[in-house]
Amino acid sequence: MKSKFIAFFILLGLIQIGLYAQNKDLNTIIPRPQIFELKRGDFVFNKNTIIVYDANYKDLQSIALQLSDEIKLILGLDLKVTENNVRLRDNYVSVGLISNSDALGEEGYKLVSTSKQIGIQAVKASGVFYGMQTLVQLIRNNEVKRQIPAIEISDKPRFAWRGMMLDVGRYFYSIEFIKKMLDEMAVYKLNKFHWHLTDDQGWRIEIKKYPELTQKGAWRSESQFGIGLDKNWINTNPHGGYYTQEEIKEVIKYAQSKYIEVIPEIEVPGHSKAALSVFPHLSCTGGPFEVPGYWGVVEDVYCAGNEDTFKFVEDVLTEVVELFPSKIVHIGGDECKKNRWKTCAKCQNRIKKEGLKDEYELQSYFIKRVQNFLNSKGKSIIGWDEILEGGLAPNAKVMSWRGTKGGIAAAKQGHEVVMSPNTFLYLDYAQGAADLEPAYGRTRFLPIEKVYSYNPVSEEFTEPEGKLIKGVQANVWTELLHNRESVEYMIFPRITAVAEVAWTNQNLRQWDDFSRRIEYQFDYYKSKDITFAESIYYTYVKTSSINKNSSTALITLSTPSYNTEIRYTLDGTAPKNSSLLYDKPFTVKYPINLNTATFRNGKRIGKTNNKSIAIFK
Ligand code: TNX
Repeated sequence: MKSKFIAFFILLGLIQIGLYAQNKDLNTIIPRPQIFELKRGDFVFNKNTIIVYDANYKDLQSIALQLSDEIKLILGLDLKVTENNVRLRDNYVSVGLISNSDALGEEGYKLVSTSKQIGIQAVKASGVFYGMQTLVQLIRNNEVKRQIPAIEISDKPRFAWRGMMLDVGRYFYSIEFIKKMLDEMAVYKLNKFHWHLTDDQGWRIEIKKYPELTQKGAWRSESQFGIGLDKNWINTNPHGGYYTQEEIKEVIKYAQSKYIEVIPEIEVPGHSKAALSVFPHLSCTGGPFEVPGYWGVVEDVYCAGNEDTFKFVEDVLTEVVELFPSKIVHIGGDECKKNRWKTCAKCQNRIKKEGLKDEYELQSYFIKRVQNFLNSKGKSIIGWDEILEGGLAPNAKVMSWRGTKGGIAAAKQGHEVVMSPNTFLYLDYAQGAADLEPAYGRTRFLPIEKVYSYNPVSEEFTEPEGKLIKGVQANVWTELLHNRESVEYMIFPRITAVAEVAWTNQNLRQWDDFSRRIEYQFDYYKSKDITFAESIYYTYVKTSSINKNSSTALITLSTPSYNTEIRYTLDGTAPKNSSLLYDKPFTVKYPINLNTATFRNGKRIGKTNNKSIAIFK
């Protein structure tokens, strides 16, 4: 009887431990894995843990070595990396391939940890790489260092195109910085780096046939500070820079080691003034031009009636396709003004000769011609959604940026689409009230919660149309981002929301859960010297039901942060722990001086609306 009693209590204890394990805050991974199951027990790393890789596949050695580098950084353990011809007992991490598995697909992986060993398996090396990234996040985020829980993860991406674009045309960024961004893309399982290499304000890629392009076209004498500002508001420091072909090869190789494809963008027919300033005879007016130091959509574009233009573009693309292994070249196609073409004899002549209806069809002619050339080189094109105007070249992919309409239209016409709507994925847009943000100037507003809310395949699509949506991409335009800190501030942490939109199935995504996991990134960013926004702690104020007769208004406060509360004052003083606690929308009689702040555990957290917000006097 007594022994039964003891057994009963032991059992009760075990159940308790089990429950405790279930409650531990362990799913901290971004993007959230599709299937994540916590088991009992922990794997404990020590100096004797070894990493073994399947030597039949060369790529796996590099992944095993990258894993050991990360473990060294995080845990301070220098683990031995070895081929799997050793006799394994326990205390090891193994990475290997398995034959085709529908469940895992091209990029999926399985990660299983027990108290004895950790195994990562996938159909392809890229999957093993993503499994490795998941493991690294588990190690990094776990509160008990050198220990990770027993788990079973089975994971694969929702979308094949998980991209980020960096505009180096407006501001030049070094290859060291590009590599740093590639590192972080890999952490979040992004796999397409779209390199916006040419624009009005700078030509950044060495073309051997035309050295003047970078000798002159990569430099400008000044830069505008803001947008919509007086054009006189100019920083008169010269700016510029470019990548040699050798440097570009180095970046491509580096990206390959992280399973990231580099897609070059060479803009035609618009956003080409840097090239035209070097070769003004390729414009409609003949110039002369300077590389502009101001932003916006410029009038001068490549002349579409001049054969020399096509010769030039083809020469440039010939070098580009040799340099970039990617099967796709981005040819821009956006924001091409038609005014010059309207009054250009050569362009009008082309319209007549080719039987085109108008300048929109002339743009389409331009795009199709460039596409045919690239097809002849074994490449396909992708372009901004304006390439839909005037008829779209048949096998072109569309990158939809002007909201979601372009992408929907393209899918309805049977084209493959990458969704990149400015309304959800433009990381140059602001994250909070102007007085809280660094003075980067973009006034359009894109808080991280909105990024996260994006569903690329919504009800607007039929099922076959939905299948044409290849994925999503965030764009980082740099007109107003003049140093690496400001670029980072815009990217981090919003890119984590982009990554989860791209990777995790819609039914598993919840803002509450994501906002909890996001805070694990902040210490990591500090450790990597990455500047990041803490806009998640902002409080947002909405005023509605304004009644001028009674001088009243309804105030709604919100914060996207997890497990926090909002306190506020109505006299303009800074909110304290003892100030009014917000629980639901409330009516005020103005004049008031509202001041709000976010609190956790009695402490004010992050930057908040330090400035009082006066609502009507
Ligand atoms: C529109 S997106 C542009 C860019 C600007 C961006 C600023 C696109 C294809 N064109 O040239 O930099 O807006 O947000």
